[in-house]
Amino acid sequence: MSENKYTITAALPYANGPLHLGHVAGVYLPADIFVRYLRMTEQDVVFVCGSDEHGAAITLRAKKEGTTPKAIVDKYHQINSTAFNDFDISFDIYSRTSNEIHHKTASDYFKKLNDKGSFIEQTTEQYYDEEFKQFLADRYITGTCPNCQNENAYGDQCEKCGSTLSPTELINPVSTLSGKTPVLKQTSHWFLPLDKHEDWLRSWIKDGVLDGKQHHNPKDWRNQVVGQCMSWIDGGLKPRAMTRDLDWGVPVPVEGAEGKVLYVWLDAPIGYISATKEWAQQNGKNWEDYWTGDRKLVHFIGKDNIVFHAIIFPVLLKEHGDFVLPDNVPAYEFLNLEGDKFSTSRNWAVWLHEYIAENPTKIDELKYVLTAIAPESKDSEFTWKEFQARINNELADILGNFVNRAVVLTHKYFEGKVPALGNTTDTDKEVIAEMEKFPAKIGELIMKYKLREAQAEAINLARLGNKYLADTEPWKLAKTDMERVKTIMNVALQITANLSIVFAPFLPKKAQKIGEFVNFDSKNWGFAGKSDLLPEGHQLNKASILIEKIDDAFVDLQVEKLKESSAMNNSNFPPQKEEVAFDDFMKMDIRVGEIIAAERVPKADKLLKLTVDTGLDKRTVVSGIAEHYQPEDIVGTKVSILMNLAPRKIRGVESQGMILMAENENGELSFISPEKAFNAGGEIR
Ligand code: B3M
Ligand code: ZN
Repeated sequence: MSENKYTITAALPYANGPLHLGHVAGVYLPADIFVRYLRMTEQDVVFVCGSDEHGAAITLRAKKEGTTPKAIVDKYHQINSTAFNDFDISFDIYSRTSNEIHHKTASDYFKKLNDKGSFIEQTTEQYYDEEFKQFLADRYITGTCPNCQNENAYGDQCEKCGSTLSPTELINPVSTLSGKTPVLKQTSHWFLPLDKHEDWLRSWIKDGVLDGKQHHNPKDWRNQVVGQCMSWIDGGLKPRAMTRDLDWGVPVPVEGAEGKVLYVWLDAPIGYISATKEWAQQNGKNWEDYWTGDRKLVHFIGKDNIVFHAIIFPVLLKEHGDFVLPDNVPAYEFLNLEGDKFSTSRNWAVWLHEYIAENPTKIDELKYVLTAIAPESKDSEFTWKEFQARINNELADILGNFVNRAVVLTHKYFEGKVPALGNTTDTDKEVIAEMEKFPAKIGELIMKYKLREAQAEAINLARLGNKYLADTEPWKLAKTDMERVKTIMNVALQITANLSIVFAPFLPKKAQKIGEFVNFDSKNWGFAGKSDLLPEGHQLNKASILIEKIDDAFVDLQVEKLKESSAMNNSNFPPQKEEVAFDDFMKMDIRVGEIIAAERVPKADKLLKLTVDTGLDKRTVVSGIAEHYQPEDIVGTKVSILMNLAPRKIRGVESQGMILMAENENGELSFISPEKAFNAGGEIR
């Protein structure tokens, strides 16, 4: 096979939350399978990814968790890079866009394009939140999509119909910060005039022709990708702002642009280049080799990222001038879960890191199922019932069963040594010929990004083996015709060795295990079908269980867990706060207090003025509980009081401490009282 050169990217996940199975099935696993296949066929390949650590997705999450953007990205970069590693996704590098090398790369890139005149600087009116004193772009603003009437469209994109938007196109815009209708205010930004690029984009995407040359075969691109792009181009592209008024991101490297950063969708794809640079530095390579010349650049993404990878980033690459444009942008549709969309906010998800922690020995089992149901051409669905059925009926009953029989029978009849092939019948010859075709067939499907079908073919090879043993029944012949049994077991073992090859991209751990059973290292064999992988007399190892079956209790437990955690989350309790040191907690002096007097604070609907006996003194505390308790009802109640909170004046009354309250999912408040009749003054810790 002639050597091709590939740079493979997988969308940089936002470091604003953990990864769920939808992400894995529709980006990272297919990219990994593709790359593993390329590596096996000795293509020159680099596989890059990393955390996307800028943009409103991060800053809004930080606000929600009551912490800094930096704390958010550090936390989720750690969780996600560990999960990828544990799940055996074989990135050459998993970088992050907060790295200095990325800031410099993105900044230089912008500067180069700006110097060339690729952008137009323009002052326009943008939405502004007067309460938070902030311009509102992207996820900071929501409203109704003008194209599909989805009421929850973001300022840059409608996730329902996929269209790209500007905040000013939204109907009924609302600030996600204050919940209020924003006002318009002038600000200046750098715009990428996408409209000027329509002509070449059209011929590049539709016909695969770039600069008068055939660049790629347009038939290799998925229909949805070409279709979406063409409908945007035909609808007329508009100039798009490439900068934002924000304080988190890569600063705009132009004088007078203080307080502005690069748009995350400009900076994040450049992250692929920065990650390549970082990897090249660490491995003594020249990064430019991976972005220039006859390199094939392939972006694995989810369908909501199509416009950014097939239109905006290609325009940026072409404007830069030195770099290759994507050879393909295999985009995946969405995976649903047990009849509903994956949802982080409703906690309707199977989180990758949690699955791994609970099922450390079932990594490839999950890979198998996710590839079998991958949303390649339309949305698909993950259910635990199907997870069980696929593993039990396909992996265990077909693959596991066949491999086990081939190895166990060889031990039984031939002391674990590969018997001679001897004379073959027509049936044997047919089976051998069919077996030899599998790797090429599977390889072709992989190269067409049809991984579901490719994996199904790998299972079909095991099916062929099973049928062969069932038809020839060597366990019966063993009593009468040992020569025949030798031939049959030889063929069965060659199929087994081929299985360890064809499953290697999909199920690396299981493939290796199969290889170990027959004492065969598939690494040296490329991906070619051969009928003499195991020579006569070759000593096998003992087989152990390849695939454990999944019982009903496991399925029930998973479904229950999903429902429970989402129900818990639906009660609107705030997320857990940042960790604190024990010493910090111990600084708080919390005690049992007794309310000895209570009255309303004039002209304040929510406030009561309490007199509390703390066991040490009697003090005044102003508490926001007037909507929950009547003053006359609470005298004599034991409560929890934070004693050493700095005194504050509230409505002219000095409050010396704070009464701690529990809040339920409906926002009702309750005192926290000792369950036994304790005296005031007792410490709470
Ligand atoms: N972080 C969006 C997403 O996770 C974004 C991808 C960036 S790829 C350069 O859907
Ligand atoms: Zn829409």
